[in-house]
Amino acid sequence: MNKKVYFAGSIRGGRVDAALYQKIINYIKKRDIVLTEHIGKSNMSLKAQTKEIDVHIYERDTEWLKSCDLVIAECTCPSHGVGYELAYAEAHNIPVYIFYDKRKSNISAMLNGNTYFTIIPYETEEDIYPSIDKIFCRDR
Ligand code: 6IA
Repeated sequence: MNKKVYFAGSIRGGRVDAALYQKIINYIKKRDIVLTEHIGKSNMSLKAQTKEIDVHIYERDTEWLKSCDLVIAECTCPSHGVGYELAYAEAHNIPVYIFYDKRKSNISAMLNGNTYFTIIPYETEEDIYPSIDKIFCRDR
């Protein structure tokens, strides 16, 4: 059955990896459902929003988190929001898979040191897709 995936990636933390998020989302979407497709959009605004808009985003995202089957996060670019989402998913017993490019960044000890999380360091983008297949037990 199709799984519901919450894909987490940096927004206000910085958009340097937005194109990669989009590729990962497209790959997951070939067979499963991504609740957070907007994370990969290149036109996503980084500007501060009104408090009301942010409350709406928080409430919608935490509802999606509670309803998903698993979280996949790309954590090369550090983000407060993604860190929060990962802890939120753990508190709700949702499986969490964290990707990061080990050539470009050092993952936080608060993620790497938490044995609840599955941490997947990679060196090239091509390494990411077989790991995703493994998570979903997909045949290539
Ligand atoms: O601290 P960050 O902004 O980098 O946090 C990124 C994470 O928080 C993502 O994984 C999202 O799930 C969530 N998030 C943060 N901002 C938004 C957002 N803003 N929309 C949806 N999810 C968000 C849209 C602003 C819009 C009015 C243009």
